[in-house]
Parts: sequence; C-alpha cells; structure tokens
Amino acid sequence: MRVLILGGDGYLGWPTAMAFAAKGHDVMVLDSYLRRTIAMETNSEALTPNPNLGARASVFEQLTGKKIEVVIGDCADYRTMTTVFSQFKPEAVIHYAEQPSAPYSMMNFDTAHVTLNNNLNATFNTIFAVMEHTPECHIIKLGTMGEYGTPNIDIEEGWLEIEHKGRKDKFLYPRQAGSLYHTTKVLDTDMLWFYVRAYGIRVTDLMQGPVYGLSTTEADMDERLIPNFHYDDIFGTVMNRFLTQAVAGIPLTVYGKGGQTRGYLNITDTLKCVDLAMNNPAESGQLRILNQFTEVFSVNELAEKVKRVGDHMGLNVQVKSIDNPRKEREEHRYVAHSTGLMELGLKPHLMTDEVVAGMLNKIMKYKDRIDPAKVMPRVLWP
Ligand code: USQ
Repeated sequence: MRVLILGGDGYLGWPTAMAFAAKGHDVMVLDSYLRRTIAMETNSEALTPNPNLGARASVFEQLTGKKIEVVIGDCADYRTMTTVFSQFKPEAVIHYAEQPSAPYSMMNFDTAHVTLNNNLNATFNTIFAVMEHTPECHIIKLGTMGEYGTPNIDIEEGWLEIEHKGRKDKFLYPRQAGSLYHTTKVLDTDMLWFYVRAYGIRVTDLMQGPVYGLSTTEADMDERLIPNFHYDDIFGTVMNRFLTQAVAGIPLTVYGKGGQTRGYLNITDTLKCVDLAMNNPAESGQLRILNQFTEVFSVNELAEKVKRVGDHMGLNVQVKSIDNPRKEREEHRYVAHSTGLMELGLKPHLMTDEVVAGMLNKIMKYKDRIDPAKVMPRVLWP
C-alpha cells in the first residue's frame, strides 16, 4: 500500500515508517521538525543520537534496500498537504503530526497557541486533503486515552449509549482532558466525527495511552535508527523518564501521591496496533475508535517495578514523591475497556521484568548523555 506518515520524524512516526517500509509498503514521511525545534528551544533534546530524517532514511536504505521517501514540510500548511496528497495519492494516512507534550501546551500563551494551531490545522488539512485528492484513503489518527480524563465510571471504547427520559441514543463518550494538548485531541475527534457524518470519509481514531521503550525490530539494526527517546519533563513519558532516572541515579519523580493510573503500551505494540488498523480499515462513513493500551498501572506501580528490577541489576534506585506540577486526580477510579485491537489480533508485548531490564540495559549505553538539568518538572499547571 501507499502509506503516508504525517509526523514521520517523531518517537512513533519514524519507527512506524521503518516497520511499514520493511513490510514492503511504499512509505512517504512528512514532518516539519516542530518537535526538534521545541526540544532545542526548551533544552529537551532526546537521549539517543537523532540524525535528521534524510540521514536516517539513507541508513535504513543501506541496511535493508528499502526506500522511505522524506518530505520536510508543514502539515498545518494546506499547500504542502495538497501537493503531497495529489502526488503521492496515499491509500492510508497515519496522522501523528501533533505537538504531543502536555507540559509544553501549558507553559504560556505562545506554546498553547502553537499547540492549538498545529494540531487542529494538521487534522483539518488532513481531512480536506483526503476529501479533495484521495476520498477512499483511510485516515488513521493518533488520539489519546487522555481525551477521556479520569471519570468515575468505566471508560468505554469511544462511544456511550445514554438513556435519558426513557429514550436511548449513542454518543461520543464524554471527554474531559487534563491539558490543552489532550484537549486538542478531543477537538480533533469532534472534527473527524463531523466530517465522517457529513462527507463519509473513513477514519480510525486510536486512543493511545503513554508509550514506553526504545527497541523495535528495525531500530535495533543501527543506533542511528533508534526513535528519539526523551526523558525530559517536556517530551518524556513517565516510564521512559523513570528508566532514565534509575540509570542516572536520580530518585524517580513520582508526582504527588502517585495514584494516577493510565493504560500503557510498549512501542512495539504501537506499531502492531497501527498495522492492524491499516489492514482492517474503517468503512466509508465510519469513525472507528479503538482504545490503544495493553496494561494499566499507577505511577507508584511503575516506580516500584523500575526500582525492583533496577535494584536487582545493582542500580540502587530511589523513589521520591515531589509536588505535582499538574492539576490532576492523584487517586481515582480507572476502569478502561480495550477489546477492539485484541479482536483484530493484537498480541501484547507486556512489561515483564525482562522487558524492563532490557530497556535499562539499553539506556545504560547512553548514561553519559543524560543531563540532570532536563529531569525535574519546569512547567507548573496554573
Ligand atoms: N508523571 C509522574 N512523574 C513524572 C512524569 C509523569 O508522576 O516524572 C505522571 C503524570 O502526572 C501523569 C502520568 O504520570 O499522571 C502520565 O504522564 P505522562 O507524562 O507519561 O503522560 P501524558 O502527559 O498524559 O502524555 C503522554 C504523551 C501524550 C499521550 C499521553 C497518553 O506525552 O502524547 O497522548 O501520554 S495518556 O496519558 O493516556 O493521555
């Protein structure tokens, strides 16, 4: 298939591009390097060496003989999108092209504005480019489990049947996100749902939990192909931060009480989920929502796991609760359902002690590159 990956330079976009190219798909990646720019501006560069897309695509081609076509351009600019869609004519588009950091979106007016403009325009342009040039193209959009927030009822897979005054109807599950970034994903979903209803486009919206890990089949071939693994307070997700802190001898930064509970998944499972969604496309006129995580943990449970495995490896891991920089529930119910991807055939790669030890071992190779100044939270929710 001809697969266009928007945000193909990212932590997930790049490994997805390699996995699809390795399978023999025609892959094009489009990226504006927004994340790299923000990382430089905020002193949040990735742990691992991070050659630019062109350089990584050539390393990948030398090793595999497979080509990944690279376009540097802005998905929030419609002229760029229309050129790419009219020339490449994708059959599937994987839309990762969003400013993905909750803390960055909460820093100030400018960062909120960048997040809002980039994320909504990228989604809007994707919808219009598909409608204008490739109406049958399946849009696979990365949403987030954070769209649902932490409600005191079960989190269903996208939709909720509501009975009101004796009548029933089905609606998008109520959403109440905890940052502007997460809210842009709520707005994306609403916009996609409108265009699905109005124009019959086909969309899968993947509600993904925090991802961890730095190893995929293709990334393991050469260190220049490793996804941009972040441990900073801006782009680093909690498990990746804890693993790096354990290696650096920094006490694990549990925010507040540590009862914050989320659905997590290994980066290799992200690749499998996107592949399953692509091979089993949504129908025309369907917004299919799939909850994308494999295991549920509280922050305290993650910290305990990293400590147990790290101590076993001689790391002497400390855990320290610090004031929570975010406004969020620190103790709450979290019962989230996710059967859709399992039904499509997902076999989860769970967070066993061996998996945790493997990640710690890999991060140890980059110990000298860990900058402690990037670790403590620098953004407080107002
Ligand atoms: N947390 C800590 N200590 C840390 C970092 C985070 O206790 O050092 C806590 C946070 O307060 C939060 C939880 O861990 O309660 C998860 O935080 P996170 O930074 O790993 O995840 P989040 O900000 O929600 O965002 C990440 C990705 C985002 C994705 C989202 C999925 O950056 O792009 O959409 O995970 S989800 O969390 O399900 O919304």
